[in-house]
Order: sequence, then C-alpha cells, then structure tokens
Amino acid sequence: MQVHDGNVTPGSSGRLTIIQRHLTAVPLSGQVSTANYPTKFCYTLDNNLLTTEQRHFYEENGFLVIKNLVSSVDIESFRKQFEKLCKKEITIPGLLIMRDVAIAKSEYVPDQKAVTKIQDFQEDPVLFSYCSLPQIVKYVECFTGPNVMAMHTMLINKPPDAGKKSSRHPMHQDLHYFPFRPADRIVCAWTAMERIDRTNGCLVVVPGTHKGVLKQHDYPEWEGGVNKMYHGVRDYDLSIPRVHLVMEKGDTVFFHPLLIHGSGMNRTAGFRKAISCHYAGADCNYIDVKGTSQENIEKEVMEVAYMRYGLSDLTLKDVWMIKSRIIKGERTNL
Ligand SMILES: O=C(O)CCC(=O)C(=O)O
Repeated sequence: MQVHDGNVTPGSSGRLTIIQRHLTAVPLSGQVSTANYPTKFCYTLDNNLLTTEQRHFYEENGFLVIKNLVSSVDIESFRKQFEKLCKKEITIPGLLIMRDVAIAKSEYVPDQKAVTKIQDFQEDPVLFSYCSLPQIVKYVECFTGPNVMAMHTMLINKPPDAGKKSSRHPMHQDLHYFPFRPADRIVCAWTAMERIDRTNGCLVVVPGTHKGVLKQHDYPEWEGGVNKMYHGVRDYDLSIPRVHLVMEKGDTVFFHPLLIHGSGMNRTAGFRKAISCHYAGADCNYIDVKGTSQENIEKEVMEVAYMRYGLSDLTLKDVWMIKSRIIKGERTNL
C-alpha cells in the first residue's frame, strides 16, 4: 500500500490486480473494492450514472471500459461509410485521410489498404452520428459536465503491418494535441469496431498516469519510420507496468487526456478498426501553446491547415473552432 496526502491507495502491483479484475468482470469495475480509495473526486463529476466503484476506478486509473455500448448495426454503418470514403465514392469537406508510412510509399490503391486513420469527420452525418449516440454522451457528461463539445474525431484503421512495425502507435498523451484546458474536463470515447486484442494491436495504457503532467513529445526514432503526427512521449520508460485492453466489438473505453497510451502492431491480415471522439466541456478555455512543449505539434497542425484552407493568418484556436461541434447544452467558450 502507498499513502498519498493522507489517503491510502493500493500499491502498483495491487492496482494492476484490481485493473485485471476490472477488465475481466462483468459489469466492468463492479468487483472493485472501494475500501481503501480516497473520498475526494477530482476527475469525475457528481452524477447519477457511474457507480461509486466506477468513479473510484477512473479516479485511480484514468480510464473506464463499458461493455457492449455501441450496437453492431451502428458499427456496420460506420464500417460501410469508411469503405465508401476510402474508395472515394463520397467526399466530405474537412475530412483528413492519413496513410501508413510504410504502405503508402510502396503502393497506392484507392481503398483502405494504406489508410491508417481518417480524422475530422464532423461533416459526415453517418460517422458523426457516433459522437451523439445518447449512450455515449451520457457517460461523457460524467467527465465534461452538461455542455458537451465534440472536439476531435477519428476512425482508426490499423492495417496489417507491412513488416516495418509502422502499424504501432507510440505511447503518448492526447493532451499534447489539444490547446484547451482544463484537462480534467476532456475525455476520449474509443469504441472497438471488432474484437481487439494483442494480435491485432489493442490499446495499451499506463494506469494512473493521468495524475501526472503533460510530457515532452517527439517523433520516436523507429527504424521502419513513423506515421505523420504520431508523436510519442520522449524517453518513455518501458519498465512502467502497462495494461493491454482486450475489448469486444461495441465495448467503449473512456479515458483522460493525460493517460499515457498507445497501441501495438497489427500481426493479423485484417484491418483493425476503432472509432473515437474527444469531447470537452464547452466551458473549457483555449490556451496559447507558444513557449510550451506543444509548439512542435502546433507547427505541424498549422502546416496541414494551410494546405487545407490556404489561409496564412489562421490560428490554432481557429482550426479547433472550425472543426469542433456542440453536442449537448450550450456552446460557451470553445
Ligand atoms: O487506435 C489506436 O491504435 C490508438 C489511437 C490513438 O491513441 C490516437 O490516435 O491518439
């Protein structure tokens, strides 16, 4: 056991045991003992949805898996729409299609083969319907509060690895990409569109790292190259215990933007798919990232924005204001 600020919390090995139990029990986290947890909540808001155990679990670990939250019917419609977009049967304004560094160089075919992810689908009514699914939004409100903004959307399509390990996603904190705060009012919902385990590259998380600070991120020095904007935590310590999140189709994990996470290589022949949205409370504020560790990502984002919109006087805040959408409540600051 460790004692922090007068509160007793389980030590790291005890916590890993609790997490494993959380991941195998149904309902997830229902079996977690609350006996030794702190009583002050920082990362979750008072609400009538999360059980006390679920709140404690998120407070301690920075993530929470909810089983079977999105239906197969919805997932199939996202899959079909994704395929149409890859084949260019439809085009959507603002959509960003990102290609795998190893596959894109060797072959270009207009299908999902080289696509690692599509981003910014706020103008696509089919894919964007994910962000306003009531069963997702009701959990989101437990972290953001009642004024809910959809800030960043992605459908991740991890291709079979081309032999260069470029299908991996380096360990990172999503807050590195976001010029708004406070971090505790931001949450990601990430839904598995099929069973995702270690063979096809599941999410890997470092429990408890949401309690830390935003770290310096850079491109990792990987031999086989690394995909554009896949920054990783500099000097990532491989000895810290990690948890692999094995999830079934429709399972959804909600996680804090400071949680260190990434995903492994896809060793199968299939394209591993997940859909996600980062939400923030509309009462959050934009920050200026000049002079901070986020300057490097700001530079890349602004280069892409210039190519897309052709406007040289856009700011990072403008880019985020253009692509974000109100989901529920009132659009106040963001
Ligand atoms: O789905 C994955 O492989 C990880 C995605 C991720 O962490 C991200 O895009 O920030």
